[in-house]
Amino acid sequence: MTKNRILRDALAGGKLLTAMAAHNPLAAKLAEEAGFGAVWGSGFELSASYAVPDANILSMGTHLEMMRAIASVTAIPLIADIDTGFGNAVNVSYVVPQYEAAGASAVVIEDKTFPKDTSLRAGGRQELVRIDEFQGKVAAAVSARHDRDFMVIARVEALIAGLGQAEAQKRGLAYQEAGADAVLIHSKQTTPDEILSFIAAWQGSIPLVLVPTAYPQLTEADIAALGKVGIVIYGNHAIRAAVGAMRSVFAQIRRDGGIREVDKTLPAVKEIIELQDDARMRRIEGKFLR
Ligand code: SPV
Ligand code: MG
Repeated sequence: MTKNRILRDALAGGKLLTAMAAHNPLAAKLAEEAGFGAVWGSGFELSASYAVPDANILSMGTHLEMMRAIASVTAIPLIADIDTGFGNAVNVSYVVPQYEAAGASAVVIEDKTFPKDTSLRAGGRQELVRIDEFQGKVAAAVSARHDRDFMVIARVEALIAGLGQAEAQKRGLAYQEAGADAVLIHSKQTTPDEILSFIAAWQGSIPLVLVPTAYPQLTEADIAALGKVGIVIYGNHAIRAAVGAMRSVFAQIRRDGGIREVDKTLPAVKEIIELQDDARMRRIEGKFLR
């Protein structure tokens, strides 16, 4: 079964699929190893890993090549975050096949203007494009995919932009009408109330996707019980884990004046070599190196 089909079946199966963010192939492999159902090819994480804002500062090529590298070392589906689609509907038509060819099984496109600003920052620039313009972008994405199982997820930023529930519902339904396979509804409220209101009012027939970063109280069991949500994305927990771990280890080395103490607390070099799939290279060596 293809990764695209695995993702589509998972969504059709009605069981909540969990996607963990990754900013590089190693993080994606760790997400797979931990049992997540999919990888989230997060723009926020990749931007952070380059130490630049998540505001279309990185080029599409940089993100695309990271998606290709992630897909090449993981067996679970990859959901690629293509921000606003890197331009208008014409750009989207050219972008989507490239992500599909790179091994992604879905793209998420958001209805903000290009260049976007990151959603969770207080006071960010959150301007949305017209509904019909974004319908054109969704339709362009749907029409550009080669495999019907490749999914186009439309992301509604109306709540992030402070435009209210009615606007968010209107946009979600309009994007469904344009052919989206799912609607990602994002919120930066620190309680789940806003998202729960949206879900309760949702009359669409396609599943919803949540990114509960700002309202972490909502567990997978809570989300599954709501019934209308197909995917939960953990949007930035790989980069935050990495930052926390590096800060703490680096500080300890400076404090201790060496690595003697910290060494015992770290994964052994052997573990990293295993994650590099060294075993595969040894097999190739054994077979072909003369
Ligand atoms: C990302 O991870 O890049 C996302 C989710 O788009 S968020 O940062 O919450 O907007
Ligand atoms: Mg993003």
